[in-house]
Amino acid sequence: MITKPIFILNGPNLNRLGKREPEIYGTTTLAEIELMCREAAGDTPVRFHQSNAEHQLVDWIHEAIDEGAGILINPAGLSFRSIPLLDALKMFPGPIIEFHISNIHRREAIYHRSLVSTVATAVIAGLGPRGYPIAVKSLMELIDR
Ligand code: DHK
Repeated sequence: MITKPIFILNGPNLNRLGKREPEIYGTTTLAEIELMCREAAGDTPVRFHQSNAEHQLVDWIHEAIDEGAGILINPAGLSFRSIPLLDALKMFPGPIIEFHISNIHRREAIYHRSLVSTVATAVIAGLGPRGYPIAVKSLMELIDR
């Protein structure tokens, strides 16, 4: 039984899911993704957030450091350039799953080298929006280990 919350954090532009480049990200909205995540988490508390602001994501990671069991993060475009996000994640003592809806390694080269991957416990990329609940279940298994 996981009593501390899992933090599901989403970075810039993910608030536009549903309309944003549907050929890449599908048509599922972030609100629908949140519902799928909460269902997958069962009784485990979930803190589900999205922000276009790097500092807000850093603040949520600090909250997770103080009270979270695990982090599932789609850093979006911040994956590739954000030292502050990386530095915050380095402080987190629990498991971290980096998640991308698309397979970033099959896209333009700018998406191929994620800084977050250097600190993540695991990386899931390319499963589409329905990968989120799979990632939640995987995170819970990592926490139970
Ligand atoms: C989402 C983004 O916004 C992009 O910047 C990443 C990621 C890919 C995704 O597939 O969820 O490169």
